[in-house]
Amino acid sequence: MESLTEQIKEILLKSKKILLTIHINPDGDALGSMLGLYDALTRHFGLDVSMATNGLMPKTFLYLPYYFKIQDGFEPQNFDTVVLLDCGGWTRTGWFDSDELNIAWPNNLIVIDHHATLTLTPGLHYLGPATSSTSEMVYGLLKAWGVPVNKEIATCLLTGICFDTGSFQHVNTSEKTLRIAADLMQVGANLPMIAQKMYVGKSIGRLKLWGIVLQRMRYDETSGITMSAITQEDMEATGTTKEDAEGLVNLMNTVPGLKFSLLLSETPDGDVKGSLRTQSEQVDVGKLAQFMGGGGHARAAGFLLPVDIDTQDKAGWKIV
Ligand SMILES: [Mn+2]
Repeated sequence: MESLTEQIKEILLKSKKILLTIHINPDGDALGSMLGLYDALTRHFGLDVSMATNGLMPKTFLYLPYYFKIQDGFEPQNFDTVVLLDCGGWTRTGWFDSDELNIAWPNNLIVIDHHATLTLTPGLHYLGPATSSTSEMVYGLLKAWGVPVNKEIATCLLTGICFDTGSFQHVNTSEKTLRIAADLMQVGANLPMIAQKMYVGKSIGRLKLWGIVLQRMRYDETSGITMSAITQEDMEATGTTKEDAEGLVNLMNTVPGLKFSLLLSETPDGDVKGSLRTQSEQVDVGKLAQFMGGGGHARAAGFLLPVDIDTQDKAGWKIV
């Protein structure tokens, strides 16, 4: 039997026009894995490739090569092959409401993901639940295909790995992850620059938003959970966007002995988005998020609920 990595390569090489796409409101790993793969497919294999994302493109990652080649929409009939990266199915991309499309498109679908989310999306699934990031998986694919990793690819993939491991601090950082990061630095990826872009440069508005949310945080000693909430009003008052809340739930998750953290964010439509994080080996927040109709992996996951947040409640704030 031919290996999965070879099958994927064969499909890509036979494709006339390829679309790469990632989860809605992309993060560093989604962007890094897509842009790194884009470089390899276009420059090394000479393939015809387009990229598309849905939702807000974080400005943090403006330094990534090919950032401006990413489009905010696409014409399905133009593509015979689609690669979904850093998400397990169609609904997470934000392009379609259902994981199973009721149309005969595309001819080939390849899913490359490190999340352990169950999905009904058909296609060839290349999954790595024990891998730090989709970027680390793309590195593995390029090695298997014999594609030389250049400086551009290295910058993209190290960004993704750095983002998903919290700069090599989270439990998903393996020996292999560090070896790969070393390889990427050897061919020119600039780790201090990537870390600087990702973690420094916080605006006054952003710091004030974090102040509001941290002040509002509750800690339940019996259950070992920290919880807080962000409203649209908070973001208006501080002149920030949801991008400025990136990383906040990770900070809430730094209390020693904590089971997990939950940050609820009010969306522009008035719904509530929940972000879950844990550092505990005993807790799988991915399962918790799936129970709430969402998804993710054991350490980081999320969900969306059609409910309201009431911050005027006498006890502090509550979900209504
Ligand atoms: Mn990821």
